[in-house]
Amino acid sequence: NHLRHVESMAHLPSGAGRITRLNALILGEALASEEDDLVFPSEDFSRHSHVSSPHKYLEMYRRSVQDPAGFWSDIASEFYWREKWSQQVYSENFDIRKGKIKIEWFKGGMTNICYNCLDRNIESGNGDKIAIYWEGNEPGLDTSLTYNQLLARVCQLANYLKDVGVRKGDAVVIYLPMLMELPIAMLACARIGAVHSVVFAGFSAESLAQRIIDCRPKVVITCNAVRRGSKIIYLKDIVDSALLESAENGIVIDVCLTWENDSAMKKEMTKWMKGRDIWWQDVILKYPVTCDVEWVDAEGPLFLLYTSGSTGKPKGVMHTTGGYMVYTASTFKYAFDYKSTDIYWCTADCGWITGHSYVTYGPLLNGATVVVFEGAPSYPDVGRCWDIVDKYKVSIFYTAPTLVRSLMREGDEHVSRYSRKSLRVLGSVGEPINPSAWRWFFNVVGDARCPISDTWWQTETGGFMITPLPGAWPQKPGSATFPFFGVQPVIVDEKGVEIEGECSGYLCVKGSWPGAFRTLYGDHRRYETTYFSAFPGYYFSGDGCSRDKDGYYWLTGRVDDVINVSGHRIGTAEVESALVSHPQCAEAAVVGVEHEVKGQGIYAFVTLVEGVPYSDDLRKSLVMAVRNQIGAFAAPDKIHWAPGLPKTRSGKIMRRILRKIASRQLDELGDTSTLADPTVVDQLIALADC
Ligand code: 6R9
Repeated sequence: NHLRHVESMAHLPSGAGRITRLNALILGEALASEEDDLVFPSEDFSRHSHVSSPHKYLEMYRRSVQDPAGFWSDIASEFYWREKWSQQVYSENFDIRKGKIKIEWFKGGMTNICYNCLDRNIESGNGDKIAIYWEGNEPGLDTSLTYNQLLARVCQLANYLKDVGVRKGDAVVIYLPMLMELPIAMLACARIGAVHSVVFAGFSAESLAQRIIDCRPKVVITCNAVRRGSKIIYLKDIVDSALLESAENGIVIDVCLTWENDSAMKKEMTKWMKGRDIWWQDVILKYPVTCDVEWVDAEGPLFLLYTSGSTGKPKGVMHTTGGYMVYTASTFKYAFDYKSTDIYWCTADCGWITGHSYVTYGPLLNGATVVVFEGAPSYPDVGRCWDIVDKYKVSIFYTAPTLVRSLMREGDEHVSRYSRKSLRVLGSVGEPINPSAWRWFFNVVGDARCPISDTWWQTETGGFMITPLPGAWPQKPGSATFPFFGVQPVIVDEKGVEIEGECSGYLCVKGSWPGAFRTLYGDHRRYETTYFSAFPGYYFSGDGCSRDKDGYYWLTGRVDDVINVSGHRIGTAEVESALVSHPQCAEAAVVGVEHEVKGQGIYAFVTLVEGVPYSDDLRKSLVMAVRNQIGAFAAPDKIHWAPGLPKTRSGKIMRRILRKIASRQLDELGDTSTLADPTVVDQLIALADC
């Protein structure tokens, strides 16, 4: 069955025929697609890459799905395990019809991911290698840590956390910008078996409080303020109000460890709650630079990361230790063709999954040198990224399409005045990359020399699922190409029936992979209903997808009520609930619209409380309500005043019509006769630009 799937993956004749076909592609011979669509790696690149041909990929892929136990055990054996895993390697129930959904990998094994990131690499002689280059917001403000130094700093914090009572299994909330202290804090938690929950430092006090209330941490770690571009953000104030709100809800935090980020704000200026608030710099240096490792079960929790869904409150995605470790390490190695001489920079923030798997764990597990950048990519000017690339000789650069598009608008001269000759591999994540942005990234940034790994994956998947392996096969701009080892994507129709060959539908995954999330914190039912019930027998990703005649996968965006703004997942329900919390807003309906730079923008229809007039001030305060409840990144781009919303006779809002109005596709409104009051549509159109 697995084998059949491998064959159908590329929708090419089975067995040798298929391999020959892919080889033919590499050689530029007869092609099914327009030759223009294919971008080939150079022969030299392929020759030196980990996976140098479709043939080699197929061999490895085949083994990974026919013998997952053997395939993943071999990779897992490269890491240190205090106790080896049991014979079985993995067990899963992926089918809701057969009972509870359950995924386990390397059960019985005991390990520690911090040990594998740091101590193991130091023992193999890399103690003096740079682990982190840190580049501050202001050019010229920088520092670095070797693996030895990083370990020492992690141990000091780990010792402190133990001292204030953090034990294996306890949660720690981290609300920090991209300081080195952020990965340090994550690793310190992992070292002592504590479960970190990083909250992106762009989230508002309310969102932070919501997460604190949900996971009840022993300690909250933050800093007083941060500079981003020319702005200063006072994080400690936000934490203060979040802690106030959580205390009102019965969750009292005893320790708020605060880094003094003195380039942004001095200690003396920071509001302080004696007893609860502790300056990091005051206490940590007193602790020893070594700290025993807490060995944890492979299935022991590593972290929680909250993410938006189509309904209700954010979901606490739970990842465990062993499988996540093996999966992030191997995906990093293969998808970026990582070599020990590479300098790697990922522009993502550790507040998102990309920063967990591919700023912190994946690269450090491989002993890589990672650039961590505090600032904004357009500060002090739009050449900053390439300045950083040249400064550190970055060879692998991983970013989001939204950044590519925003820099593309500024013109090529801001790129071409930098050398960039250190670049070898480029990467893209967060949303589909449109072919024109892909080509610009490839031709202008990478001088037509560097393959682009367009990696499709999710908070839930832990690591890459569909991704190019640079050097292995030709790319098509805008396609994430083929599945990673062990991943069996399937495309299903509305009825959940698997469709073969060239098709489009809903993207699901058959069978587990080591990096899969194991549950939603405190709500296993929601885990099962959200991801495993729509199409029984499969994991449902929430994404639409098509597969072309050559078997390449093309992601087409979310099919649920999740909007992807600059690669950030935002639930329409969350924005709606923030809007209706405004005393003058009666009802809200939020849809995504195409946005030139952000991918999608947020478009909100609002009806007001009877008698309230619409005004520009009211519009501003509605936007403010969303900023305050979620964060600035979720602020609607457009508020559309709606005296009434198009509803069916049973009262359901017809979002299909709202989407068309929002994107001004007025001749595609479709049938509006089933609406309770069809005249609201004309009213809405008339008010579109007011
Ligand atoms: C890693 C990350 C997941 C959603 C996912 C999809 C979109 C991510 C993509 C992509 C097309 C890619 N997405 N990478 N779509 N091509 N290369 O972004 O995780 O924040 O959980 O978002 O992002 O829609 O479902 P997360």
